[in-house]
Amino acid sequence: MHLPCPIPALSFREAKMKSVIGVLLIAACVFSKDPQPRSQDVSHKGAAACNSPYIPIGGRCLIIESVRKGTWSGMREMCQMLNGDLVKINTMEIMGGIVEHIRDNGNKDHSFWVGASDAGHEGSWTWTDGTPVAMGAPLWEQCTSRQPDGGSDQNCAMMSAWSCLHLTDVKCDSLNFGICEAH
Ligand SMILES: [Ca+2]
Repeated sequence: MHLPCPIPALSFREAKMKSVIGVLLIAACVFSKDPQPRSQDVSHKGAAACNSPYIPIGGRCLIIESVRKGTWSGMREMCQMLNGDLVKINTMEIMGGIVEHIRDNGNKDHSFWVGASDAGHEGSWTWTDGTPVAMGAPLWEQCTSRQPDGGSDQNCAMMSAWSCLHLTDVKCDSLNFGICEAH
């Protein structure tokens, strides 16, 4: 139920003299009766404010390095020099954001180091902050092979070009691109 909108009572002469004011008042009244949604900056909802060269992806601040390759440790050192570390993929949002960004930038044929390793604790995969890595689908490749499958010979994880960017374990000294996440 709308309350009646008070229209200013104006004589013809007053209305003529104050037509501009009247129009403005009526316009204001119309908008007050049928308010438009306040504009909201939804385009950045949930997005992090990132310091260059990090960019917001999946609600975090990431660098998807697709020019330089390195070993797992080498790419980790690069991330640390940029006040970050290799990315931790612990939500669907961050995984989906990375996959979409890589696809949209034409880099889906690249493989990227992430911050998961079982070096020194075979079979117990952890992120660089020590928290456990979720195993199985959807993070790890589970279709054409069941990753990780490299045993003590393969102790570092990458988003693999040959498995649609699902994780696979590979030798830590192989050369790949990498994904950094800001601290
Ligand atoms: Ca291993």
